[in-house]
Amino acid sequence: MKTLIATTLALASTFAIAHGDEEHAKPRAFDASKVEATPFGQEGNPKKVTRTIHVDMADTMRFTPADLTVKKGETVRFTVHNRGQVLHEMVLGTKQAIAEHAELMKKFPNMEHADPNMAHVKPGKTGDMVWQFTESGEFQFACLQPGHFEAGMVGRIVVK
Ligand SMILES: [Cu+2]
Repeated sequence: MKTLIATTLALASTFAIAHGDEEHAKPRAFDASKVEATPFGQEGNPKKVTRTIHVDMADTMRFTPADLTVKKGETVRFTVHNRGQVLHEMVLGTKQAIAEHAELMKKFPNMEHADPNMAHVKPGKTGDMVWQFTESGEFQFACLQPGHFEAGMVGRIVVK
């Protein structure tokens, strides 16, 4: 049992050293002229939020809930809680975009990235992301911190 705890702690601190010094949590100012349409929607106007979805992230490498359904056109505020001891993030995208981003993160683990489709959340903190789902289909959200996606830290969003 002691060995298991030590291993878990060693793992946790490796992640913390690699990513703990990044500052991602600055609130974004919404600027309609800078909104870019993507195949999975676009940055949402915080004033037009029609629904708030709470998502928990944990060191078990899981999102809760991990399966979401939203309506096409809906502007959603994701309130993302990091219940763990290491940095986690929620990145929205198509299945392909998430897979490509995960590959990039493997090559450049300290890659600076702060786009409207992602919320990086420090341990014990709450982050937030406003997104408008303009396209129907099946999309993903994932944590792309090194190893997390591979460990199953991925969820599904169906837009109907
Ligand atoms: Cu994570």
